[in-house]
Amino acid sequence: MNGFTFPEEFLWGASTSAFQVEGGAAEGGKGPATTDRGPGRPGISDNRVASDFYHHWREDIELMAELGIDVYRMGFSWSRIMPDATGEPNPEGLAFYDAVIDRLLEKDIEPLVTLYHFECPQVLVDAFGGWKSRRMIDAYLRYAEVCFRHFKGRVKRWVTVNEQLIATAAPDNTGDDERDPRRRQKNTYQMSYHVALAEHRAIALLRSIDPDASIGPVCAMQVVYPRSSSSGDILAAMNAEEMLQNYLLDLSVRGTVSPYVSFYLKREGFAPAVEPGDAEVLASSRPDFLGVNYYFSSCARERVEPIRFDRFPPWSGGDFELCDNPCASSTEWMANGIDPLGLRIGMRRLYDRYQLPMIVTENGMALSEELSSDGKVDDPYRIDYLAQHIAEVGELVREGYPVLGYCVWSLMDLCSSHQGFAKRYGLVFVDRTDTDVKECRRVRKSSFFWYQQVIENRGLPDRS
Ligand code: BGP
Repeated sequence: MNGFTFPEEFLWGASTSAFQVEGGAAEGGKGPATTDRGPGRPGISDNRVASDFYHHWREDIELMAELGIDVYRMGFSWSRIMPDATGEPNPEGLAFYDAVIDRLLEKDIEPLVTLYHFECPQVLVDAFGGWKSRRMIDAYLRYAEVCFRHFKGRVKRWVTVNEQLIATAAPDNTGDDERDPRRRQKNTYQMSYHVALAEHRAIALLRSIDPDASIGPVCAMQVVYPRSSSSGDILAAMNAEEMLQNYLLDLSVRGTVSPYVSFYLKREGFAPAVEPGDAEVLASSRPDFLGVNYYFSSCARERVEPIRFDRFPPWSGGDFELCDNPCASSTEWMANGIDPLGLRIGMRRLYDRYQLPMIVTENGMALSEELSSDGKVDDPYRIDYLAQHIAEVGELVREGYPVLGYCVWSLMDLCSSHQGFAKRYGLVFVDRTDTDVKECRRVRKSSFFWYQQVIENRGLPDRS
């Protein structure tokens, strides 16, 4: 696919999320959030400073402009905009995002804003349990309303929720302290149900406030292959895709779930509590697009042992068993194996099921990296990974699938969910370690200059 020229309107972008880059945890009137992690929480990264975007945003936007991106997929921090439970916005929080958004627009970069990226205001968890309670739906809508009104005309594309699968299953994100594995699992399904209700109401709200803007969810795209051609393994792979992806997207897009999902949830005692009128809310709106996050594919085989709900991640239990894929090549941080063609397979399946335009909101390669003795970072492995995946996006476009754009994860090194700065994805190196934040100096990696060329040429260099 080298040599293919992407259409003029194709959006080239780069991604981050608020809690992973911003820092400034105790500044600007921000309230506490579940994702605020100080030292001393084993296995979880300290993100109080993160990439210090809070203080480096001017320089970072200069870098984005130099890179030539059309779109910056970013997040708002709910707890920076609404620090307490009063539902009143924090003027300093809004002013921070005003400055960022206005500067992006001056530079001709479109902000694609995620409202909810794993970060749950701690006050709402303390007050009523966060997403476990229906009260969270109103709190989310109030936050969404503040954002839609305040940024009307400036933010033209919104994301409701990033990766519901992880947003509602990881206790680090939800703040759920339930220890009993079955009850925790039940909570997870109840939370996703509430998230889906909140998403549909937010879509309807945006239509009434700013009909010119568009909105959609971002999924953690699942491409699950059967371990063998046995029918048991094939059914297991189907079940895995149903439970890890389609269940959530069906709620977000169609407002219903498949008969199999409904059966499974009842069988296991996980069916969420439903109230009169919910079905109407779920059926009342449809997103404008789907955001697709993709890093690697997975593999499943027929389950032989009974399901265990005490394993992490909680959703890995079901009528399937996740296993290694002998055909995929793995690296230290990409344990499931790198599979560029999986991106095309998964997006074709998504289109067949939902018929919505799609945008790749996250795709990238993690490594442990350091500055070389001459102060550079040469990352040919990342260039290779990105080139192979962009080639598959090009194939989808050639085949006629509506792919709006592609965003690299991540613009700059940021605080990985569990591995902090030991695991880096950025096109720009951030000079800090997990134990020494230094000055977070920015250094362009070779992938930065490579991606700049891809954007300029609207495609991959022709290597033939
Ligand atoms: C996605 C999240 C991102 C980011 C990415 C990489 O699931 O949307 O926020 O964290 O995965 O994952 P990790 O940080 O665990 O390496």
